[in-house]
Amino acid sequence: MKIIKDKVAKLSFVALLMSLTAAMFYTPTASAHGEKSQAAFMRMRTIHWFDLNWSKDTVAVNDTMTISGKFHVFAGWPETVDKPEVSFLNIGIPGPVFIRAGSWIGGQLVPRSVSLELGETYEFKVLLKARRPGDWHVHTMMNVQGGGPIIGPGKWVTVTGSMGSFVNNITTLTGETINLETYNLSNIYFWHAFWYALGLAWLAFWVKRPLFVPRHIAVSSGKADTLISAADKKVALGFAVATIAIVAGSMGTTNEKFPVTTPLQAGLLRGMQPIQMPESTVSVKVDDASYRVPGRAMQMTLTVTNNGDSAVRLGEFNTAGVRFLDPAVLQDETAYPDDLLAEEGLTVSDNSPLAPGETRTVEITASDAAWEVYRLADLIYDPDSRFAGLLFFFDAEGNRQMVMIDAPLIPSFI
Ligand SMILES: [Cu+2]
Repeated sequence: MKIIKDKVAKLSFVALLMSLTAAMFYTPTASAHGEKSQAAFMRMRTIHWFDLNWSKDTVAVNDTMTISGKFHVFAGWPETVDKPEVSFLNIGIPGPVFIRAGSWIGGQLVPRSVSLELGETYEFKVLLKARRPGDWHVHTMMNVQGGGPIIGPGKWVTVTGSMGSFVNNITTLTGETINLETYNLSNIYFWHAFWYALGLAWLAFWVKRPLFVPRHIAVSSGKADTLISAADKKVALGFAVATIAIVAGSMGTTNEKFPVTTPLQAGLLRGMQPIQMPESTVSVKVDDASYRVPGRAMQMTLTVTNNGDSAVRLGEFNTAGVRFLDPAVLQDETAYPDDLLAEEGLTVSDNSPLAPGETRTVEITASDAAWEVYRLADLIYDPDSRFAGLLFFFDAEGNRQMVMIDAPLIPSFI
């Protein structure tokens, strides 16, 4: 009976161990990378990305694609997030599946951080070269010092081919062409292994001596000196001399082999050129805005005045990269990501052309599952439940005007 009990106990232990090990190695494929967990106010009240274009849906390893568009730096930037004085235009991807071959803001190359002005709109372009095959969610992103990475809309891009064929050739300032992907790789492996081995040898030398308890007894009884022999001191000195000699020697040969080196360039670029958006002749006042939780819809009462000389209609409301369109005014022709596009998500109580000089109060509903799917509705649980977004008005010729809105959002649970 006892034997059986023991066996059962052993088996259960093995089973437990196996499940623990399995749990440790279980890594489900990440289908996203945190864009939905970023606080809604961060996505709605900082950088507004629009007119985005991912040049390709499928790209082969070594081929390039571009992501271009515009972003508006919201003037009512939240107090809790540092201002975008040191910002870096980036791309949100799961690791180095692409390399960034270049990025531009307002036509200027921006390999470094830039200073952005609140309330301005900038044009950008990022050139990517595909490196690792797979389906990747490719986001625009702005890294803001003190604010973290601010993620923009993402689109799935498929990279085909094999990573083994990826090359990243560059020509150095001394005229040599090298492949950064494999450059000096054996040297890197060698030095990592070498220092690791040296460290292990050092540890092994000391580990064979009496360990913790005998050492503790020796130290506490005042006999610490007896623990280290004259031979130990010689070996330790040997290690020290050898380490210094190897560092000095290898540094000497490296300097000889590469006489010209320049440090990695860092620093802040100021004076980015914003684009001049056409002066908006439509003025909008948000009288009231509420979010209806059961209907996954946001309702706004807007008083719109047309001070221009052509009649306009509201075509789009864009917040956190989610685009709500009134299909009667605007259809998307840019292959914008489906999950961020509510093609019929915008309803306006009266969207007949607003004549020049006319003022009208309209009820607007922006409804789509994206409110919940993208966790934008979480905004209503913030201590400062405010939203911000872009409204796009169009005249009969298709001329567009952008109006920024910003107001408190009051939730309704019924
Ligand atoms: Cu993503």
